[in-house]
Amino acid sequence: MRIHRRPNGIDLPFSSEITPQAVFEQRRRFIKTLGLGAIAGTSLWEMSQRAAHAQSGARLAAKLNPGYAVLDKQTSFKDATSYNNFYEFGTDKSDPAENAHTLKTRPWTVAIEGEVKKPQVLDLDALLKLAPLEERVYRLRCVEGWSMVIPWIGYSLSELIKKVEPNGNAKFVEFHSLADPKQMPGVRSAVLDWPYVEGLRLDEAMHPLALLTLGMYGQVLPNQNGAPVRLTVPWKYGFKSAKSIVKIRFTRDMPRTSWWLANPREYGFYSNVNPEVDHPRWSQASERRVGEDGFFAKKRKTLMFNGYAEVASLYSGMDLRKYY
Ligand SMILES: Nc1nc2c(c(=O)[nH]1)N[C@H]1C(S)=C(S)[C@@H](COP(=O)(O)O)O[C@H]1N2
Ligand SMILES: [Mo]
Repeated sequence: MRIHRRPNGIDLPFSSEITPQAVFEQRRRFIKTLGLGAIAGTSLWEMSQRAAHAQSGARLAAKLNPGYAVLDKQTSFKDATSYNNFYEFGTDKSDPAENAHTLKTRPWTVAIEGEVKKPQVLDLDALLKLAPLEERVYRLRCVEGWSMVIPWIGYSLSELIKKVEPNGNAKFVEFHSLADPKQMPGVRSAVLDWPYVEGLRLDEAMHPLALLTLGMYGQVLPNQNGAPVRLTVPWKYGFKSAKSIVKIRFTRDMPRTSWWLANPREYGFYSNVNPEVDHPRWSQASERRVGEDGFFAKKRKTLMFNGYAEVASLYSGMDLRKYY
């Protein structure tokens, strides 16, 4: 392991080579080492913010499900947590990592409403206990042309759907993210119609690949990745995977999703990853894997359904150019 020699004499390994657990423990040691000496230069508020951060790195145990694990090299924890889209915290890739510490993830509830026989409000502990947590290594492909490979933790969204029993009218599922301007500075600007709303057809939502996600890299979700609960729909462009979900609503009609409202020609409801259907302003045939962005790094070919060919039967008979 290579070691950074820091000017203060504290050695830190290169972040791309260490596990999030190591990061977490190292951070605790670091805060301890600083001890009282830090108070002169650091406000108590800053110190308590750091402590809160350390807590947000709490471990989350889950068994790897090898049936849902791609073999691609995993994106480093550092890259996956410092290059994000989460417009509630700003539109730059670095904004979520900088700003999302103000998100309060406990207590947290998810309201389940609409066309279901058993509407209910689930808190975080109920969600954590609803089904056994699994680790699944998924590719996530952003519509902007980059992708990551992340060891997520959660269980199939279908587990939750079965529990609330959709009625005969339920054809779609809507996901609402939190939109609190006190915790989320980006919500004060009108880049999108808040709250962030995403949606799936009910049969898509029932597909076992659709993951209700509560953690990644062996720990609870970092705030910038959508804590405390998000969706990961790996065969669709990343924006379909709503973060920090507070409401799940079952509907008769196709949801009016935030990106579709912003630009229906560019961001269709389906948004399945498809190298043959270009975005109106750029090709979708290839992608850059985050972390492989050196001068010699080759772009990768984007795969149909992001490589998750098993979902194809959901769309049989559909013209995927029309239903983009
Ligand atoms: N609420 C909310 N969810 C969101 C977004 C957002 O801006 N707000 N961005 C989406 C986009 S464009 C992508 S690519 C993924 C990024 O997830 P990651 O930061 O965990 O890689 O989150 C999606 N979920
Ligand atoms: Mo994205």
